[in-house]
Amino acid sequence: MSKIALVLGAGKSGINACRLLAGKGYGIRLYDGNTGLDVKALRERLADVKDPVFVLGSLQPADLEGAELCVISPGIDLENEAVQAVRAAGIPIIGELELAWRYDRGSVIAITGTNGKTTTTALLGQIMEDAGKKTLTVGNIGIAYTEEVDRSSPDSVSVAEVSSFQLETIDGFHPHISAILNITPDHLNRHKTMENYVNVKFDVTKNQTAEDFCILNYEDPYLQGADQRLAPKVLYFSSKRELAEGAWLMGDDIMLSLGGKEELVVDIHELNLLGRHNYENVMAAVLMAASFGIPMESIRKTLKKFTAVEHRIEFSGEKNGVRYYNDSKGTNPDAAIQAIRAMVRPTVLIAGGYDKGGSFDEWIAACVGKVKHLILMGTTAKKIGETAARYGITAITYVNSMEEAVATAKEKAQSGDAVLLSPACASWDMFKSYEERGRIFKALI
Ligand code: UMA
Repeated sequence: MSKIALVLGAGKSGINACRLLAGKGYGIRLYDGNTGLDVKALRERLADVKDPVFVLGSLQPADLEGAELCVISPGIDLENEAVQAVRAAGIPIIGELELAWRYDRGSVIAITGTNGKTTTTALLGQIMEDAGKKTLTVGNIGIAYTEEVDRSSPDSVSVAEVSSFQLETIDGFHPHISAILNITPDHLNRHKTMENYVNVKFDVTKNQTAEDFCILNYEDPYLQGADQRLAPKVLYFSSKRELAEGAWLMGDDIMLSLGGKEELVVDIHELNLLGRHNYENVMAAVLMAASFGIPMESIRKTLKKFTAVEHRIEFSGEKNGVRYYNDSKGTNPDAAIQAIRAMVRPTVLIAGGYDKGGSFDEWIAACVGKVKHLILMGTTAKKIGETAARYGITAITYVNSMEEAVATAKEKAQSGDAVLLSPACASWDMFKSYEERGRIFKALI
């Protein structure tokens, strides 16, 4: 009888974990809480897996019997009933990230932080590829690590975007280089306290040693000073001050000092990325690439050609003098603050979505004077509307769909204005993902 793995969650992570595990000789049981899932479609997605067993709805004791390992998808809360049952049965639980890492034969770089992860991961992945490295760009960016890891080899490098959800269930996960870009409140409905959230972000370094590197933002109060207590060699970046070692922004120049050698990396006008937060992402990517030994000439070439990722303050077209921007990836207030700050025109803002808990005050304060009309949808619409009213923003329209939102935006915006979709909330109440939300927005434009 083959060993059995129980996989929780039948999304991208779960499906690819099943396929990886089956390839390693495991029999597969796949659980998902959604009883509405189409088993035939699941079976097709697991066509190369021998006799998978599907469990939808709730886990029964018989489903746990004989399972040696449980792999959990990041979207599943550890307090979930199924997870509790697995735990009570004494079956070891690891996350999909941990599973993939166990089979990675190459070098691993892990990027976390509240915002900027996707841009930094995409940029670093591109730097690695352009430098001729065999590169796996994976993780929260949208490509399950378990889908790609079988391509790894001793000379490959995996550039992984890792979320707090994924870090909750690591054990041995050990990146050679890690980065924490920034930490601001997010996902507090799941992590409960800011302290828990900060700690789980720091877990990216927990297996690192003095042979490894950790890249941190010097200007982040949670990260400054962490070099004193972390095992890996810490390199900082700063958008506000010159550093003895690390990367910093001085006027329009991104500077680097490593091993006593100071050099100009790039003038920000040579980049296609806008805004201070993006210069921070660039500095983090440069530090990671340089620590990995990529020559500066090669890094510089990629920096000059790299363009913004989809859904992140993405210019999506101009109609009747109105410029449209898709920032569907603005899934929390801090990301949405960056987007609103990047707007240079009077802005019609489309916002609202799934409620993760947390306050909208700081974001709404950043909207004052910039947002001429606010269009709200989703679970958080009312809460945002109330916050906005407290800050004197009263031009608000409540809508029930993206179609209505875009039609209203078109009506409210005049030539010279911008329309920005930057919800400050996750998409899960109305859409499958922020990608779907952003694509629907763009299609409507
Ligand atoms: N499910 C349950 N019970 C639950 C919750 C979910 O059974 O309590 C099931 C759902 O019915 C569904 C499946 O689990 O069938 C979905 O699993 P999942 O939510 O883990 O989603 P995946 O498709 O596996 O995508 C995950 C990440 N999603 C989340 O962390 C929520 C993706 O990040 C990631 O790109 C992908 O793995 C590949 O690594 C998305 C995300 O929103 C982009 N991340 C959050 C963020 O960036 O803020 C953390």
